[in-house]
Amino acid sequence: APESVPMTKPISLIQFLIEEKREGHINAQLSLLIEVVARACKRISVATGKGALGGVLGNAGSDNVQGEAQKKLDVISNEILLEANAWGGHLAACASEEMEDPQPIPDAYPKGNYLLLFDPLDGSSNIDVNVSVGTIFSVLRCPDGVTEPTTEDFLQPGTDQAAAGYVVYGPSTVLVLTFGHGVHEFTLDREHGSFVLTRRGITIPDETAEFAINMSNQRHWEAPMQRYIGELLAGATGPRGRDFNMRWVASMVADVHRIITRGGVFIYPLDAKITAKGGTGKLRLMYEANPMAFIVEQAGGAATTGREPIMSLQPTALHQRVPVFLGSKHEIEIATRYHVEADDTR
Ligand code: P6P
Repeated sequence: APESVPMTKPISLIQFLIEEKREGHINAQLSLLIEVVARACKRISVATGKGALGGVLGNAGSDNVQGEAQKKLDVISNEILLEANAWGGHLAACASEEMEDPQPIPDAYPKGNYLLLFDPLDGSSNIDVNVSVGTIFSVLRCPDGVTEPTTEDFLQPGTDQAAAGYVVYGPSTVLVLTFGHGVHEFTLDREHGSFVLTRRGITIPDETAEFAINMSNQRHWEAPMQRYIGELLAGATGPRGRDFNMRWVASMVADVHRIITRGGVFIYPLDAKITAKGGTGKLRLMYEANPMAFIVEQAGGAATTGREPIMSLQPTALHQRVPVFLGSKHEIEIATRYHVEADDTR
């Protein structure tokens, strides 16, 4: 008879948070904040899951602070997270891609010790074509003695994050979370409505044969970027001596989750289209790059701007954008080295 597999009782997110508190990794406030965010993401999962039947597809008819057309679900997801924080958490002032300035903690509630930043529905251009989208969040500590956090209080480097996570709304709804003590994955059990621990202590392989980039921008890339991707495309006939495969979902959460699951690199570099408009990158530092960098580094990967670690950047604006190179450590080191060498020869 086959070895009897020890039946391990499934661990819920709540039980996991109790364990983390017992280990001294988090306190009660942070635990409650994560519960509140996870509960909000369950509601977002239901809303996105309705698709056309929920009357939530298409554009909201408004633009966000970045001047980008908002999808109805962008607005709905943002409202769900704000409401959850005010109602369930009142622990954090919030900053969102969808809002110009942070939303203060409602006066009637106790002042929390955390600042919550989020992209409520990243990749939302994929909603109308039924491709996975996600929520990304980052948690910072409120500076001591600050009861009315201002935008400046949010401008902390990624190394100061207390927690980071994302929820990918795909065939299954999956929460990936780190408090700086490893990366853990929870899958939503829709029957019981709870997130169940499905992977503990996730690690990303140092090597990979898979890269994710939007190749249509190739002619606009800097020379080191042309060199790096050119070598991957040359495959076994080129200096890398092996073939590479390419993926591009155009939904950062989906691309990063693939990397968290099986390795790979995700790159959204600076390009001449962006710099011609005075831009500094495509993806937002505070609620896309930093949380994903925290998760990837905690899983043993690397995350740079192509020139320096993302999490070392001192933010200067809430919605600032940066180039993003993240994933399997060895590949990120090569791509980053090419950029640094090119800068040194300038
Ligand atoms: P492009 C989605 O709009 C997003 O912010 C990320 O989720 C995604 O990786 C990227 O932009 C896609 O950009 O230029 O390929 O549409």
